[in-house]
Amino acid sequence: MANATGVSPVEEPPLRVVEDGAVAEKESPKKQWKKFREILARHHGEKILIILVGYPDPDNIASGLAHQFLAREFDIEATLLCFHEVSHHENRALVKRLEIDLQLYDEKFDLTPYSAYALVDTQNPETPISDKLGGKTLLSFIDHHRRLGTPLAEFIDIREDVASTCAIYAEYLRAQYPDGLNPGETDQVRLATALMHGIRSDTMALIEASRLEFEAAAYLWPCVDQPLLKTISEKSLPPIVMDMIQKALERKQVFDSFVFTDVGFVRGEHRDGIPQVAEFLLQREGTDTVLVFGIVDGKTVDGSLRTRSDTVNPDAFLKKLFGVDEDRKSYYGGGNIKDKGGFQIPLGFLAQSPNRDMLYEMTCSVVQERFFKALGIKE
Ligand SMILES: [Mn+2]
Repeated sequence: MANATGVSPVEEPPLRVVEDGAVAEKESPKKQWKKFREILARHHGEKILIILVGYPDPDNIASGLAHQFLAREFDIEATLLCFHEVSHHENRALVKRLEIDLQLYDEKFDLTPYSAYALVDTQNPETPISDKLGGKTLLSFIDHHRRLGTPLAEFIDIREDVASTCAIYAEYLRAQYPDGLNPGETDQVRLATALMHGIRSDTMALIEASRLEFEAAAYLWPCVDQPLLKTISEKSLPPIVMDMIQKALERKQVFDSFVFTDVGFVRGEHRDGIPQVAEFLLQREGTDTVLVFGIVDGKTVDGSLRTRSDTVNPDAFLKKLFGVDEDRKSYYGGGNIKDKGGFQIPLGFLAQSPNRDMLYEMTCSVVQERFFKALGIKE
């Protein structure tokens, strides 16, 4: 197909018709970028926010970086805004080594200069500052997770068949810079390296990649700083996570291929350690499903489920396990259909109890009782 803009080297994949009739997925890559470009052009010279709703991770950080880079073409100044400290060691290395300017939101942050905001790598249009964003345009919503609804954004690109948001952004880059990024430009090397890391991180180093990730990788590769990629990909466990693993191992209960355990009381900043513990325990031979929880800041029970079982669907399992929070009208837990899930249960009024031992015991017995029931284990 001839391209009026004359910029796209992107090959046309076969068009896919999606069941819910969403327009975005039927569009060809060239059209997607063309549309996005028109939207960005409308915001020429403005200041925008790129909001990372969840915990900053390689896919959302690098996607935000790509958004910032593309926006610069239109004299748009974009600020990457997040709401949680970057807590994972690897992610801290990514931010530090690539000198990524990630703004952590606090009350003093002035939102007035910003006319619009973009959401990347999320299916949740709600942000912790939703009440303060009134009057600002939701410029774009770009993501690869399961579609939960259609947000009201000027530009929407949700692709469930893609394994990372970075690959979608790399596609825009391919359309905008058909000759590739420039290995002589530091910021382009950083961008390519960050995107490659984001792609690898969301796809188990490409094992779970879709076609788009491989196309993105081929495009980015000449500009990737490989020693740097190696450094930021290096896995290491912070001492606190090691300690959590030790606790989890001491307290573990094994039921056939299931491991059920907890890490006791955890500070909010170490919450990220819980899924890491679950991932570690999943390496145990003969284990295919792990559930780990902890009491975070004495206020909530936070847990993670990791599985490689053919029969366990984390989303269905956790929804069945903990049910619905009647106050919030939402499930306490959920996940994807394949390998991971999480839950968060507020302790509410009981959190005020000064007797931590009792609070801990009570929590363990309730969670355990639910878990046993779900597995059909008789105590
Ligand atoms: Mn992602």
